[in-house]
Amino acid sequence: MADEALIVIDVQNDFCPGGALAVEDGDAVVPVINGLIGRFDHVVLTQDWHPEGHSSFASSHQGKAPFETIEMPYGAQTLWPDHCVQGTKGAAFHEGLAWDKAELVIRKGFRSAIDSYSAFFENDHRTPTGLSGYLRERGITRVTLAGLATDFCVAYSAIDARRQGFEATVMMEGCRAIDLGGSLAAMTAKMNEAGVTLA
Ligand code: VGL
Ligand code: ZN
Repeated sequence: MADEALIVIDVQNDFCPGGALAVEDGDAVVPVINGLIGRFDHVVLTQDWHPEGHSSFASSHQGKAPFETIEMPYGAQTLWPDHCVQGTKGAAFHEGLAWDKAELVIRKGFRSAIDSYSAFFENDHRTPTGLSGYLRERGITRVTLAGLATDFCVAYSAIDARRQGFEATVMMEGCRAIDLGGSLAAMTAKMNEAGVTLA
């Protein structure tokens, strides 16, 4: 298992019930993920980490509402309620998450002009977070992913993991979806196409 890492995606208060962008039943992933953390030698977390006024917030665009889509220079972007603002309680990890053992926390979405769903690349699919290099340098070839949300940050991360040459498994029991306009089915199909194992 030395060549394997668990990547825990965005288990933060704002994605849990009561949060700004709550995923239904989002906190149900916590005990499942805690069990996984216990079984892996290497654990990496991601943390959605936006500055105030981030361009993915509907509130930053006049006349736009959350869950509408706009065109950005890098392509289509879904607009969200303000969430995971740097340093806020909403951006903190769920308090039940047993993350002491994590060796790395990758923060993403910290550039105002671009969103970042994937743990590997920002939404232009070109700007790297550095995670591939980190994993490769440490001899990790296989990643297992879980967290929030299945159809956004988990799926984008899993697909990019495959593109970067890692074996990738998504533990569906440790994920919950936003499911916006059929996004769960669409992203599940894309994960299958990319060679991601759904467990
Ligand atoms: C996420 C929407 C906006 C996620 C993050 O973690 O899936 N979704 N920011
Ligand atoms: Zn976000």
